[in-house]
Amino acid sequence: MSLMKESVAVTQTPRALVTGITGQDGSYLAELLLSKGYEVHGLVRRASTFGTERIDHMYLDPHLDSARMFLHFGDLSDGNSLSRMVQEVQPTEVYNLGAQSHVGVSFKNPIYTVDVDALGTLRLLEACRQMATPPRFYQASSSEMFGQVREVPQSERTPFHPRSPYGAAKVYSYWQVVNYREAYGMHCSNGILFNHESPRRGETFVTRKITRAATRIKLGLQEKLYLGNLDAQRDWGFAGDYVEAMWLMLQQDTGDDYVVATGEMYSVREFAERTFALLDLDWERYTGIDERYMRPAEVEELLGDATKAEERLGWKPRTSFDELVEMMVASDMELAKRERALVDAGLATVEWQAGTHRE
Ligand code: NDP
Ligand code: GDR
Repeated sequence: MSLMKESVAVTQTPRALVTGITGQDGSYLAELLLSKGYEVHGLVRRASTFGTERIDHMYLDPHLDSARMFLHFGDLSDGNSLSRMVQEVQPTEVYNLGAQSHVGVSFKNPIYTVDVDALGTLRLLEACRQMATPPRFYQASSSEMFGQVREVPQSERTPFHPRSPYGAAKVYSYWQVVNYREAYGMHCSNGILFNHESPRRGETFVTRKITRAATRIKLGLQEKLYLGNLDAQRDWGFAGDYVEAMWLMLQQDTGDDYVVATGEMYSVREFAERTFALLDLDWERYTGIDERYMRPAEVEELLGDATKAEERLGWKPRTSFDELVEMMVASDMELAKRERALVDAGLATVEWQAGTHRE
């Protein structure tokens, strides 16, 4: 498959450039933009494996007239690749979703995380500023910027106190985005998104780790699930709802900063309880604590106030917490059934500890 599109003619079709298109949010956003008639260009980084599973269903051979999604090799750590891509694509909207997005991993790889999550944003902003007509810019900011809780719930006015290299890098990016808006008059927005999950969530984030393990346990593919801090509380929404807020921010007359959240908070323990209960399993019997999943500094509770997004963007979450858990369990049960069928047919072996060694 050829990833590169050699040159792109300037047309009236809205044209989006999405970093992080292979991730959870990138895949939902690409679907949304294609459904709205956009030409979608995605940044893909080179890895030893392909890693485009989440977007393969949207991909057409770029030689076909009907192709509207195009992929370009690049990396947020490589400013030249970003400038070249921005000049080639001439996007009208840029969505910067690319990041080393795992908070726990950011303690282990802090320099890399900051290079990609902080300087990567600056590199992309600079590439956009150099265009004759700079595109509208969306930055994937995060509730992790609030970190140590100063007030509950957290809104656009709550001061930041990040508690991880990841959170600190996102605060840096947040302020660069504000500064490009103020200094250069660019249409730049920060979406301060609280946790959002889906069947496409990476398997090392706690919700997916739980739904994946519980469904595997149900089918005899795994024995136990090891977790870290069960008391942490999060405001969990559905990623499919949240990408709509991203798009809405770039359709406003001016750039601004918005909290996107459900306004409901549950603990990791409650998420596990709900998940195992849906499968008629006692969660305590199958769950253990492993210190390695504890973080050097923890964000104990996050609860968002998305009033501004509701009033200005007309955005509201559509999926409830229970619906989210059910959706993820149903999807992972299908995955586990396929795994079980392969094992039963002698085509695969059971990895009893799958998932338990991950962050
Ligand atoms: P994922 O981890 O699922 O996706 C991250 C994406 O970034 C992947 O496409 C990944 O590529 C790409 N990426 C990683 N490193 C680089 C790099 N060096 N150069 C270019 N691209 C890179 O994250 P989500 O989809 O969940 O999140 C999207 C964004 O939103 C992230 O910036 C995240 O920090 C932020 N965010 C997420 C929230 C959430 O709850 N999901 C909440 C608030 C903010 P590859 O596939 O090759 O790994
Ligand atoms: P978070 O998500 O750090 O909030 O960042 P994650 O799902 O990793 O952790 C949520 C909470 O669960 C606790 N926890 C565990 N976490 C993981 N990953 N694995 C475990 O075994 C485990 N046990 C308990 C964590 O300590 C934490 O308190 C996510 C990412 O998507 C970021 O990119 C995004 O910015 C924020 O959400 C908002």
